[in-house]
Amino acid sequence: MFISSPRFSTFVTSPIFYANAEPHIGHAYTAVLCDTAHRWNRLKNPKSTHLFSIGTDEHGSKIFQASQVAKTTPKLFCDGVSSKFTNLFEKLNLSHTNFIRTTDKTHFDAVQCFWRRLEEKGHIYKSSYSGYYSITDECFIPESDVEKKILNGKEAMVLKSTATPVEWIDEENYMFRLSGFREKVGEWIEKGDIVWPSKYKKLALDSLTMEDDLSISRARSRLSWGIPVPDDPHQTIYVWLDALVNYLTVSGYPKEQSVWPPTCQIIGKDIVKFHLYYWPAFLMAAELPLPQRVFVHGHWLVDNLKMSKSLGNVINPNEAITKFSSEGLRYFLLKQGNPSSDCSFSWSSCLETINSDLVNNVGNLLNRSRVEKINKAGEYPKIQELDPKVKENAGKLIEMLEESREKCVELYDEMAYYKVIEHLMLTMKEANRVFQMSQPWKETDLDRLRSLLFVTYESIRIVSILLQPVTPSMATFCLERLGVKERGLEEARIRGFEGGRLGADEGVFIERIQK
Ligand code: ME8
Repeated sequence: MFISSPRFSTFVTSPIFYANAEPHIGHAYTAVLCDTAHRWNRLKNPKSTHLFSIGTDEHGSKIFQASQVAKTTPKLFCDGVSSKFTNLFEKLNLSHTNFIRTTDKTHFDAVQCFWRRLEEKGHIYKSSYSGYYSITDECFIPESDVEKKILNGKEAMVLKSTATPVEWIDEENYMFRLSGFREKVGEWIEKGDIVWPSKYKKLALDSLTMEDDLSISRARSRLSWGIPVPDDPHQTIYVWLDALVNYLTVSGYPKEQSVWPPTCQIIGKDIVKFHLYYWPAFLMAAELPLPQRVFVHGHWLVDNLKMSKSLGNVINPNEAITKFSSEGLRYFLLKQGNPSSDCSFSWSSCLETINSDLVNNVGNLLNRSRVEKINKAGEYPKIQELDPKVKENAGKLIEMLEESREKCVELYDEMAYYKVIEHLMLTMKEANRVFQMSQPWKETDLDRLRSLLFVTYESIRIVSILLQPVTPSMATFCLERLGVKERGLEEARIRGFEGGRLGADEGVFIERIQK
C-alpha cells in the first residue's frame, strides 16, 4: 500500500479552506506561500516529482449552518464557495497539482479506509461523551475555557478567547486513544527539526497539554453533513479527522501513494493543535510516516486590527488583485509576510511597495536600458572584458550578483521568502544606481556602453531567474524582453548566458498604480 518517496520528490500541502465563506487575504497568503515553496522545489530539482495540494474543507456543522442561512443544500452551497476558491487560485497563478474537495468520492473512500485502519489497530472505542463544542472552531472545548455571556440579548455559554458560542453535547461517540500518543508526539516535536520557524515549537508543545482522548464522531441525528462511520450509519466522522485525511487522499491513499510523507505542510498558527497533535497521533496510530516539516505562519491583520466581519475590514483578495494585479499582490504578501509574526495589510503600503519595487526598481530599469537611443543594435551584448570604468563603478553590484544564487538557495530552503526579496531588491537598487550614475544616454564610448548594458541586463536576468517562484509572470516577462530562454537555477550567475538579440518590445509589465 505504501511506497516511500523517490529521492528528491517533494510534497507541499496547503490547509484546505472551509467552504463556509468567501476567501480573504489570509487564505490568499497561505496559498501564495505554498505556491512559492512548490515553485522553488521545481526550480531547484526540475527533473523530480513535485506535488502541491490545496482545496476546500466541506463537511461539518459550520458549513451545514451556512448552507441553511443561504437557503440551499450543503452540496450546492459548497459548489459555489469552492469555485470562488478555484477562481482566486487561478488568478493568483497557483501551480497546484491537486485540488481536493472533501466531498469528492475518492476522499470519502480514503477517510473510511483510514478509520477502519485505526479501528483494526485498536485505537478506537465507543463511549458516552459530554462537553462543550465550538462550531466556529469545529472542536471540543474544556470547561475552563468557557464562560457565561449575554449574546443577542440572551444568556449563552461562549468561548472566553473569542466570545463565540459553544454548545453542550451529551451523546454516544467513538473516541480515539489520543492520550496514548501524547508523549510520542512530544518527543517527535522536541527531537526533530519538524516545526518551522522554530519559534512555533513552543506553541506546538503547549497544545499537547490536553490529556483526554478525542471524540471522533457525532450522532448522525445531530450532524448528517459528513462522512458516515463505516458500518455505523448512526454516526458521522468528526470533521477534523475527515479534513486531515485529505493529505493522504491526494497522495493516492489507500492505493499506491505517489509521494508520502509530505515534505512540507504549511499552516496558519490557528491550526497548530490539529496538525501537530491530532494529525501525527493519527498517523502514528495508522503506522504511516509523519510529515518531514510543518511550516507555521502568523496571521494577517488589517491596519493592525484583527480581520472580522463585524469590523467590516475583511480584505477580499479579488479586490486587491483588481487594484494591484495578481503579481503585485503576490509580491506584497510575500515581501510583507514574515511568518514568525503577524503581518499587517494596508492598501497604502501595498501600493507603495509595488510602485517602488516592481514598477520603479525592476520595470523602469528594464525599459530605460532597452530604449533604442541607448541600445541601437537591440542586442544583449557579449563581453569578454568589462570596461575598466564600468568595472570600478559596478564593483559592489558584481559582488552581489556573484553571491546571489547561493544566498537565495539558502533563504529559499529556509522558506524565508521575504529575505530573498530583500536581497534581490537591494541588488536591483544597486543596478539602478550604477546605471543612473553612468549616464548611458550621454556615453560616446561604445565599448563602455556595451559593458554597462551587459552589467544591467545581467542584473535583471539573474534577479528574474531567482524571483521566478515569487513573481513567475513578471520574471517571465523580463526574461522574454531580454531574449533569455534558459531560466534554470544553473543560469543564475554572471556569464551564465551567451548574449544575443533582445526580445520584442511589448509594453510594460506593470503600470504605476495610482492612489
Ligand atoms: O482551519 N491570516 O480552514 P480555514 C493568515 N478547514 N492566514 C489565515 C488567516 C489570517 N487572518 N485566516 C485564515 C481551517 N488563514 C480548516 C483547515 S486543514 C486539514 C483544515 C489561513 O478556512 C491559515 O493558513 O479556517 C489557516 O490555517 C487557514 O487559512 C485555515 O483556514
